[in-house]
Amino acid sequence: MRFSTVALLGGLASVARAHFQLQYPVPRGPFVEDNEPTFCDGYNDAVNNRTVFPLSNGIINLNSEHPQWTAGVIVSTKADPTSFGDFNNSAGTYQLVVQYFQQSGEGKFCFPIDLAANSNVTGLTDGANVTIQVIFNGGDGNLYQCADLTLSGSVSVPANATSSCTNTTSTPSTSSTAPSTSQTGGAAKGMMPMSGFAVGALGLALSIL
Ligand SMILES: *[C@@H]1O[C@H](CO)[C@@H](O)[C@H](O)[C@H]1NC(C)=O
Ligand SMILES: *[C@@H]1O[C@H](CO)[C@@H](O)[C@H](O)[C@H]1NC(C)=O
Ligand SMILES: *[C@@H]1O[C@H](CO)[C@@H](O)[C@H](O)[C@H]1NC(C)=O
Ligand SMILES: *[C@@H]1O[C@H](CO)[C@@H](O)[C@H](O)[C@H]1NC(C)=O
Ligand SMILES: *[C@@H]1O[C@H](CO)[C@@H](O)[C@H](O)[C@H]1NC(C)=O
Ligand SMILES: *[C@@H]1O[C@H](CO)[C@@H](O)[C@H](O)[C@H]1NC(C)=O
Ligand SMILES: [Cu+2]
Repeated sequence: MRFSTVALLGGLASVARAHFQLQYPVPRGPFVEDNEPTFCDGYNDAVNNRTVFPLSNGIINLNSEHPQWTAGVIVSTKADPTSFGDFNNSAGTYQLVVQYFQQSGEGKFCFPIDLAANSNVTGLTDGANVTIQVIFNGGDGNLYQCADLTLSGSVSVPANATSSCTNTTSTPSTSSTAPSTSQTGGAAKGMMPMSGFAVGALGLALSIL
């Protein structure tokens, strides 16, 4: 009994350590697992070597280390967004450019992002410097990675950025309820719907104890 409890808790710990890594566009800096529950994976300032990214018909490629997850994408048009509030509109809500969607499976997944289609976000134009922040939840709290971009109407996604990914099955453009994410990026707050999975597993472990 004691052994199986330890084994189960060990399994939970490894689930808690698994996260996600943005593949394309390139994030602000190398993935830092412990910082991913915080704003932009702990990279608080925009970088100068921005990815020149398609204004229309872009793709995001991420590697999921969780079997069940939810993701969405917000955008900031500030030159150097340094806080979650910098991704908000004047009404004080996130500028959501890829609606939250659910997906099963680990590995590399691609989904579309059409920034030009968001007529409700001003400043998404050819030549603009913007930052996208991917919000991901695989059951252990909200995780964040950012990429600094220069938008272009004349580039397309490079073939090697999507050569090894699976398309997501759900359509990101469908409307869904946004989670209430923590302004300070605390891991425990603002869990997305998938978090029930982890809560259930934790409840099971505690009941065995
Ligand atoms: C965009 O960012 C680059 C690199 O940080 C900078 O050199 C350029 O002047 C910026 N362009 C605009 C339009 O702000
Ligand atoms: C920018 O440079 C940093 C440091 O060399 C690197 O880690 C990052 O991948 C580069 N970003 C892009 C978009 O090339
Ligand atoms: C930004 O938007 C988020 C989510 O929509 C909200 O929780 C937060 O309070 C907003 N922050 C500011 C500074 O407006
Ligand atoms: C902006 O418009 C897009 C596309 O119609 C929509 O998906 C998104 O939810 C809207 N964002 C806000 C903040 O209303
Ligand atoms: C894709 O090709 C570009 C050059 O065209 C290169 O900078 C980049 O590192 C490549 N990405 C991968 C994932 O191989
Ligand atoms: C994945 O989706 C893109 C459009 O977003 C499409 O062009 C491509 O054919 C799809 N690939 C597969 C294998 O379905
Ligand atoms: Cu994780």
